[in-house]
Amino acid sequence: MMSDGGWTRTVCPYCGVGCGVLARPDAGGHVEIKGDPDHPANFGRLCSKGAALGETMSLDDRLLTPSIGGQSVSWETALDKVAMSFRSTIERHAPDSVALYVSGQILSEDYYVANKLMKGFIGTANIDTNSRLCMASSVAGHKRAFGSDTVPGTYQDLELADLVILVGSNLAWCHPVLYQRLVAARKARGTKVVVIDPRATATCEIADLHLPIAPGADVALFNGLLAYLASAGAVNQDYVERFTSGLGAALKSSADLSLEETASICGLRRADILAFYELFAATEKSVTVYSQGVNQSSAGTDKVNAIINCHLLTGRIGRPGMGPFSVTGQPNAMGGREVGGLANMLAAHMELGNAEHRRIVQEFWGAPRIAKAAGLKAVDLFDAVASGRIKALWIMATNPVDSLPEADRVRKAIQSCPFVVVSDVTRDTDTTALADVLLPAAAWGEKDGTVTNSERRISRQRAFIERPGEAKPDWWQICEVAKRLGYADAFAYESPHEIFIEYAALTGAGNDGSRDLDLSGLADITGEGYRKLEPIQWPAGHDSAPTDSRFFAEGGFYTSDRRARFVETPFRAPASSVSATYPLILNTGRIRDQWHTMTRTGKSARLMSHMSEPFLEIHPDDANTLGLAPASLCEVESRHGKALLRVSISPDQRRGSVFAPIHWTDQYTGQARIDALIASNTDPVSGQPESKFTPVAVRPFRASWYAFALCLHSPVVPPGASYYAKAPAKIGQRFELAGIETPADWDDFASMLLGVTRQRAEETLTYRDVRSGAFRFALLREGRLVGALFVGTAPLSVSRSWVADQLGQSIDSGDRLRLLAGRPGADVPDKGRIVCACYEVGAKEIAEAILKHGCETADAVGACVKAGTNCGSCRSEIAGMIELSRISQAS
Ligand SMILES: Nc1nc2c(c(=O)[nH]1)N[C@H]1C(S)=C(S)[C@@H](COP(=O)(O)OP(=O)(O)OC[C@H]3O[C@@H](n4cnc5c(=O)[nH]c(N)nc54)[C@H](O)[C@@H]3O)O[C@H]1N2
Ligand SMILES: Nc1nc2c(c(=O)[nH]1)N[C@H]1C(S)=C(S)[C@@H](COP(=O)(O)OP(=O)(O)OC[C@H]3O[C@@H](n4cnc5c(=O)[nH]c(N)nc54)[C@H](O)[C@@H]3O)O[C@H]1N2
Ligand code: SF4
Ligand SMILES: [Mo]
Repeated sequence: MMSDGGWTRTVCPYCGVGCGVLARPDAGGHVEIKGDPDHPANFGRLCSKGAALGETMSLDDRLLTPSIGGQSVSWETALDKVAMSFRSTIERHAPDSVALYVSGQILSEDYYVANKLMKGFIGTANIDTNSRLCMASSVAGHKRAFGSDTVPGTYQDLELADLVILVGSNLAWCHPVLYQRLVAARKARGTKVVVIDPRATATCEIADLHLPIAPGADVALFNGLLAYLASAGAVNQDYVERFTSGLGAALKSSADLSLEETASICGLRRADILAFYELFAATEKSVTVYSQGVNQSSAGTDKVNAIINCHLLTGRIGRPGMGPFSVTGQPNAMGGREVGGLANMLAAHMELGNAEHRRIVQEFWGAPRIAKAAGLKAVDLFDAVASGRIKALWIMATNPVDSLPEADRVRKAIQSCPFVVVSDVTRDTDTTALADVLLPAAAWGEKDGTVTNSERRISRQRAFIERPGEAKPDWWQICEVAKRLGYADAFAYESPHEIFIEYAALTGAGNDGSRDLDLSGLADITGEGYRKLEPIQWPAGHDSAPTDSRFFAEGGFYTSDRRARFVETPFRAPASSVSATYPLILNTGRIRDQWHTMTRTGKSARLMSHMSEPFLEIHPDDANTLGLAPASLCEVESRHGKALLRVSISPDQRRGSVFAPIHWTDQYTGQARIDALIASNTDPVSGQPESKFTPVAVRPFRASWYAFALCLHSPVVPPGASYYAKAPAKIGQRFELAGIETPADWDDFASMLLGVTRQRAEETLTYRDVRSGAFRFALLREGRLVGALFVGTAPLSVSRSWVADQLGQSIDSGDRLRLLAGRPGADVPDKGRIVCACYEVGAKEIAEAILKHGCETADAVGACVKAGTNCGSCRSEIAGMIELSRISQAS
């Protein structure tokens, strides 16, 4: 079934789990979404973000026409301009003066042609990708150990394992469907779960053991494990002797630290460390899943190898229920690696540094030249933009003004670049604002191609709606520029299918089993075959048996002698350290319902209702010391920048560490681009930035007023508000505001904010308490609420979800007082903050299910109020609430 009953089979554009999605547009322009029961990643499940895809497809913020300098132009004119500027820059300053910065969110076909143009035809390796910020350390670690960037295992391994160790992975929020698969397996077979993360995250709901490790200390912990396994007789001698080399040196260096020293570096109790080591030693079927707590570190590659060392030592790799498992972030992080999107790779898992590989690729492409040395990695690439070495830059499907470290410097660098092209689907982002030429890209649902998920499974993204305006797919944009640069023959593709079969053929060229990535079995699929392509895991060569879905159980590594390498990983502390001026460690990451810079998830009121403001999570003791009150505001400052965030006090934080989400941009708030604070220290091998460890100072922000506002239209933030955060309501917008200087006249402030026109059909309601500083204002048009403002001198406790639901409703006279009070009456339940985004169940409703109806499990709460019964993403939060009520009842 490709398109059955109007349903199209496609794949989710968010995380690397790569869930199959069924999509069906209706006549009214809405798109129905459900999980694909036949897709082997999710078997019908979707998380809150996937399930809300239909709510993010409106066109109101879409980039729909090409433009130059803000003026709409034809595609011809825009493409001519891009080609001319690139050509003249290359002619004057050599190929290395131009660069492409792409993304794990474009499709393999887009990625393939981008890489072919740069490395084979323009002749520079200055093409890097946001995967540098995401997967580079895993890639480098795989290559050091295996000789290739191979993920050995499959998702099923998480279900077959007896022990799953999650290192620096908040699986419950970041790979929710894979997490649900693990939850189900654990229920069925009692899988033990260990979570290694400085914070107690939602994932800890299923942890038998949580090790709140000191940030950056993972190498010490895993070196200690290697030494322990060796001394406890857990070595798989046969595997080590037949398939590996380098154990002696690795063991010697891992024994550098005593258990006491390891415990002290890790900030953990000896007994907890030993419990973990014993569990690992005793459990043959162990899978170690790792993600950004590992990769995004100045010792990221060493962390990866320290983990892999333990799996090689025990021979637990490539067999059912065993292996190291790097889960990928973006939907096509894997595809990008496969086609060679990183500045230090070639194509089809071939190496830039390998002359034979360069020959194979150049000959296959019929390319006039081939890049000979690695290009600039993301952080260096933007340094080269800043210093003027790179003079023409094309950014595609990523938002570096928000996501790169030292983001203010990156913004300045892009501003100073003589020629900047941005291809995006969204009109207003912090990066599109800096483009000389803007190219409107086809979005999810409008484009065709393939992506590869974390378990090497290739799935088709299929179009199911017409492309709006003049939006065009990314591959087409690249090919049109390539043609204008004189490479018409090599880029004469008519469709993604033609690109795909060329790429599949390249994976087989000169391969003979010498490279892991082999898709040659797909090199002659027809257009129809491509249209119908079922999700398929590689290797998929002509000769690959279907059982080849795991790697390395019997060795066969891709090093010169086919042996895996143990890598020495002496412990190094993070690149920067705390000081009297910057005494806290800033950790950054994701929240459940937002995707990166929010260009898509930020459009859904449902997804925004879970956490609707940028925040800083901090331990109660640290909050106390700093004088931070709950829900107040704080200023966070590093050597590089500042942010203004809402204070969220939580014992889940480690003392001395604070956590802020990465999602908020200048499009949604005043000052919360968190990467403005992050130092651009990178891992020496992978070049990946240390996004999880920046020393900061935190201070209370002494606001003299706080406000909450609702407005049907996008309001103008009046001068005087030092802080604001915007979020969509079901209709209209909601705003949090705060300031130091109290506006002279709140009525004027409200009028400006809410756009009061003083027409006859308009009515205003006002309440003012001079003593307490409270001010309440509502604007009605023809009896319906079109705007409201609540002001106080302390953080406000109005019922936001209830008030937001009143927007656009007619408010009869009896309800006006309640409205100004910002609370429903006793007869109307107040949901509180939304916890379950699918069924919009609030914290207060869940609390009632627990306290009044005696629900003792997440299942019971689900049966009572439906929360958590659809995608399950909020189940860990519900379990946390149950746990909290137990503790408070006991004390
Ligand atoms: N909801 C949602 N899901 C997403 C995304 C999203 O934007 N939103 N993005 C996708 C992408 S691109 C990616 S890369 C993945 C990322 O997925 P994850 O890596 O799971 O997510 P993060 O929140 O970045 O970080 C994971 C954890 O690392 C911990 N950590 C920090 N420092 C250390 C350390 O030194 N050691 C250890 N062991 N842990 C540490 C953090 O406390 C955090 O809980 O998520 C994907 N899924
Ligand atoms: N401090 C800190 N910084 C981080 C991280 C962290 O944990 N901490 N994580 C890092 C990681 S792992 C990642 S992956 C990055 C993510 O950071 P980014 O890649 O910068 O974030 P996105 O919001 O995903 O940007 C994607 C852009 O592409 C656009 N887009 C969507 N679909 C298409 C398409 O089909 N074609 C085109 N041309 N455009 C499209 C979107 O509108 C959006 O503007 O952030 C990194 N930065
Ligand atoms: S887990 Fe959620 S975000 Fe990830 S692919 Fe599946 S539905 Fe999409
Ligand atoms: Mo990522």
